[in-house]
Amino acid sequence: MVGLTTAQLEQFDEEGYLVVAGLIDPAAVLDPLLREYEGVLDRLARQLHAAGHITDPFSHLPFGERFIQIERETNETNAQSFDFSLPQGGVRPDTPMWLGPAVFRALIHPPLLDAVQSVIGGEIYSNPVQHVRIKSPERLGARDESTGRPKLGATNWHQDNGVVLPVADDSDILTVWFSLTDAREEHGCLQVIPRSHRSGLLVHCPAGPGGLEIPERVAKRDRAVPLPTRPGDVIFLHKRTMHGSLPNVSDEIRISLDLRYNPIGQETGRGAFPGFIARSRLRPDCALGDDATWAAHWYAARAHLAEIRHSEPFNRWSADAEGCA
Ligand SMILES: O=C(O)CCC(=O)C(=O)O
Ligand SMILES: [Fe+2]
Repeated sequence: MVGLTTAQLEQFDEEGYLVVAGLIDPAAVLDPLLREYEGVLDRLARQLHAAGHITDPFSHLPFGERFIQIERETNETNAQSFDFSLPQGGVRPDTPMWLGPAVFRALIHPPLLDAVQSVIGGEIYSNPVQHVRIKSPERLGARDESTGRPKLGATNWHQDNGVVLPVADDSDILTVWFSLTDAREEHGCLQVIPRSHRSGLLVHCPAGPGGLEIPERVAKRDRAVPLPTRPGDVIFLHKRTMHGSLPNVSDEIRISLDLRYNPIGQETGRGAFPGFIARSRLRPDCALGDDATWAAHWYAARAHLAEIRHSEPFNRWSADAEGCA
């Protein structure tokens, strides 16, 4: 086990975030992921074309350009078809998800878990609050018809603690973010407010469709630090570090994965979704090594949530909260 150095751990504790360059081997972890997403996009394109929703399946285009063309023609981000999680409400028995082997391998990639172990210890649970985010260039991507705003633009300022249920307030949830493409400022990279993790849980207000935001009067953003990444680099965030992402003003898509881990036995904050034991130093045999079982847990959760018509939001904030008026 390599893990983080003392200096890296100190920086994480002091600043509330850490960037580790080249932690992931792109050829071993990221290329297989991209191949899987190419397959997802190809199937989606064929379905949409057969249904008359797009004029061409755009099979000749490379992934990024094909994704953008399809987003433009459908005016949909098509995010759910790629995601390895479920929406917060309105789950149907056939809500699309992609739970391929390369996604699972990324979740249990040993160098990643070694770094996670340095922060939260050797009993590691993969928290189900996780996403792939394929963010198209703003000038080309889908827009909300009523507001004219990009459907997947900049991510509002928030703390990840603010987007889970209060039962997880004492859980040591560590956020792990990495890009599969270059994520420079112009692509809409992540940005953080250093040391903001010391301020406790801040008020979040409803903002945009299904979104939340820490309002400017609650916390200033003038010390924001953008965190550009290249494929292989990994960003670690404390659960109370204020962060968001910039708009994608480039001509290229930005693909990123955000994962979370907490010590085994702690609340995940989204109990309706399945997590799994990613590593246990005490009971190594308990770690899940099989992507089919992982996927089956998600399909079972989807069937259950569709059956009970789950619609309870996974957050605690309302527009009448103090500070939101
Ligand atoms: O990738 C983004 O735009 C935002 C990601 C985020 O908020 C997170 O990973 O917690
Ligand atoms: Fe976040």
